[in-house]
Amino acid sequence: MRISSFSIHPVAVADPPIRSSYGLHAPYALRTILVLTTTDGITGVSEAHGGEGSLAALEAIRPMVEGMDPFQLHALWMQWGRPANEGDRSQTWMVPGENPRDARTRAFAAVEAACLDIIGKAVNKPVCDLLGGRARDAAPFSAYLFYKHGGGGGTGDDARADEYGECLSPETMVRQCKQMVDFYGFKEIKLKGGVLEPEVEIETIRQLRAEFGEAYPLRIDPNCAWSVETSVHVGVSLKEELSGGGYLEDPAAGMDGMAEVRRRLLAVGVETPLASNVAVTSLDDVVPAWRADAVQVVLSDPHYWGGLRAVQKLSDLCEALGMGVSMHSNNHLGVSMMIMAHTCCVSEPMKFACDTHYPWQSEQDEVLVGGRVKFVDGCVVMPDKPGLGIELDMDQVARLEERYRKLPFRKRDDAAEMRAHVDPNWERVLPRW
Ligand code: GKR
Ligand code: MG
Repeated sequence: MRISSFSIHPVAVADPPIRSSYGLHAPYALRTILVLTTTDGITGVSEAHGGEGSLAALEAIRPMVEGMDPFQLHALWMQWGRPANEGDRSQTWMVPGENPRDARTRAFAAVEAACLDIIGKAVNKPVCDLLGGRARDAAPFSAYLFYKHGGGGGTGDDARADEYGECLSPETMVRQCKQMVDFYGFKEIKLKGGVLEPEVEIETIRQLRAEFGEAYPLRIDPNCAWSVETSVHVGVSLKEELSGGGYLEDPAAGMDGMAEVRRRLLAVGVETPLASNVAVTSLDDVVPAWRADAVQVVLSDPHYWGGLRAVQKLSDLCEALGMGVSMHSNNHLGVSMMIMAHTCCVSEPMKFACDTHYPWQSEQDEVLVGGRVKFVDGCVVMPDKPGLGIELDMDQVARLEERYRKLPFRKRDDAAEMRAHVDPNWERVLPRW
């Protein structure tokens, strides 16, 4: 069996005006759908970050994948080469999916998922059962809350209903969370912070705790918007609320900043773990982060960490070092949802509910036959179908591709969106508080 066709579909997906310390989300998020077909007529699908950077990396790997045996993933990795280990691989300044230093890893990850989908279909087994079998039958996800402006994403005739309304206060955030928890059944909660004054974000977490109680672990992630002092202040203020399975994610920039926050928190008896998907983005970062005690929970991602098997490796490494492991998310469609769910189910040490932006996308944008992936009690249940357990609706892919072609932008630029829609003078300043 050989791969006989490699087809890339850049797509645009409606996205509400949600905020983070990077700025504001555009009305459309960019993603890429990859379809590989074999000489036996088996199709494997995958999803990657979007825009021109991802497309260029996929075009570059294409000659190595065409004609390849989909079982020979190690050979592809060795031929494609490890990414360069120099330069800033962090996500301090660049959002995930826009740092060119991991573009090769992301392209490999996309191909790996499609090959596993093919192999699963060839041997009639779900992907999770190819990778050691299920450590759990269902992948738990968390309610991923965002401060947001009014609007549901998309533009003009293509605008979406604003399901969650404007959320720029603790009270409206509690309402957003109730809606999400009621609908999806999530059992853990993540607040994207770094948007409003730290005191307002502290109050938001307090109100979430008051509403949902200790049974719902809480995390807050300001994407490095805070100084070491502010991070320590928030950590101390939220000592109780972030305990019991919660964490403080990327409060301050850089490995040194995180290590200093940790030292100062421990010195005043606050043991809340620090998590990261900004300072720690590749296997090379894990041991240094552990040595410095800068990070206690690493956020994996089957896309930029290099695939499902790379996340298994990361999970095992974290377990050996006594670190926790969780999962990061960007905007994504159902293909990625299933890649993430299979990854979680084959990574035994992943004890935290994974992040997902999925609630922020709508039925109208799903590319799967049968519509959106369903959640049961906040979890995605492993399908018994072969491969990833999904089928692409190619008419829908074509519609989303057509929409991509008409968009005036080819990369994610949250700062530009912020200047265009919220504050013409906005710049990303770290630390902001
Ligand atoms: O979508 O704005 C966003 C998030 O801030 C995303 O880009 C982050 O990478 O969700 C991510 C995170 O956990 O840092
Ligand atoms: Mg994060």
